Amino acid sequence: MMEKICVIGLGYIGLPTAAIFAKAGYEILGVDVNEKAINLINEGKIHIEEVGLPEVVKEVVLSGNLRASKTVEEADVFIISVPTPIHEDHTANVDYVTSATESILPYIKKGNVVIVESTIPPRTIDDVVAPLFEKSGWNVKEDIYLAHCPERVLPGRILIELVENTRIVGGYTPEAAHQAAEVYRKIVTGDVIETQAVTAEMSKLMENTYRDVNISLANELAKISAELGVNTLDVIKLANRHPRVNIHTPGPGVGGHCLAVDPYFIIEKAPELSPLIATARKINNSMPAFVLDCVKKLVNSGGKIAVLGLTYKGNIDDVRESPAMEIVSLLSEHNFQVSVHDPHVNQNQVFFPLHNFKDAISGAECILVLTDHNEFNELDEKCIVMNMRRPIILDTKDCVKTYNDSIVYYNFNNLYDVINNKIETLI
Ligand code: SAJ
Repeated sequence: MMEKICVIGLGYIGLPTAAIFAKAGYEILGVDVNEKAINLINEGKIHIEEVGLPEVVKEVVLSGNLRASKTVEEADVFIISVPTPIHEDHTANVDYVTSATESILPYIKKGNVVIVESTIPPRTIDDVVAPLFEKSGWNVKEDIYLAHCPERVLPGRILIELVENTRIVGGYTPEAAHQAAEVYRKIVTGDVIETQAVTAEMSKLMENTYRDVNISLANELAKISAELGVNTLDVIKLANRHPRVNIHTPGPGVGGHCLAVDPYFIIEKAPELSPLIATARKINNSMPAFVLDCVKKLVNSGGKIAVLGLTYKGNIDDVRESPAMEIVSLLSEHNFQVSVHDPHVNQNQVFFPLHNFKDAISGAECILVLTDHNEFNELDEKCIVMNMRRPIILDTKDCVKTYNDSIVYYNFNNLYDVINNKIETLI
């Protein structure tokens, strides 16, 4: 018998998940509140960008295996894949998870598998989702197989990683973990590991927290090294020659919706017990101000700064939560003239004008590299020397590989003179 799966939330994770199950032959109903997205999907088109996804969606809509709708229907499996944004006070907003769960309640039958894929604070399955079922009369331990299976994919590789990555499936009961794991085993070639719900919740959050804390250590090292005249990047390279050391890379801050957000989901649940995680967040959040301080020591207020790169990491087009956006605002607030160039960003994504490389750097006293796009590995040196007011590069991502002697180049290896006010600024 063909199994029917209802996927709630057709975003960056939900839609590819729905498409992969549909391609494997399952009957998939995708549900979303966005009517425009639903209409597009039903025409075999998509509303998001992801490598390979348009082709798969077209194929499975044509074959009839994927349909999109605003309303839930009865199914064998429900997968909830809605966002968990963060409130102003840094606590998780699980309202979408709650309302998605409520939307499936009228269609639930005994023996259904219900999987939450959204990233959630620890204990959310036990303390928030399960009680919703109990309230409407279900005995969750007996009647339903409830589980948390966090996604862990990288944009641009979602279709590959959804299939190949190891999946952690945390059940409300061991049997729920098993039933939910069996669902993924139909499409996943990587390992599918069964555990408890709270363990799955915490392991997802700790993966990103591990990186955030390690990046904060690299950022703290960068600040200390600038003060003491130590070459940060050399230290990291050498320390990492130790077989059990992996110091991460310093930068202008940590962006994106995962590393800069997930640690707060842990802090929220145990604020007294998470000083290390909280301090790491503070250190990473302090990097835009550190970059501003460096710029202030290189260029007088009123001078022009050419910012290269706005996205939160290299070779993507995502500017949300990007430290570069914050740095652009800080520079403007401190009366610098800022001109921005980013070949991956469209003008309609930002509220300030974007420029081509030459216009951005013309008359500038400093090029400030904030993202490691491949395009920035080799900059047009002639253009820099001829058009900048003073040819200085401050490269916070260590990505500019070529520069000649007439360009002054700073990265985290040589900030001592900058930090210690040894650079003469132009009047
Ligand atoms: N960054 C540094 N130094 C480093 C590494 C990264 O400053 O050494 C910065 C980046 O520039 C960027 C931020 O950290 O601003 C985050 O970048 P990332 O590539 O580390 O992470 P994300 O947010 O794009 O994706 C992460 C991934 N998680 C892990 O690698 C543990 C991905 O697998 C997850 O699916 C995703 O979070 C998620 O959804 O949780």
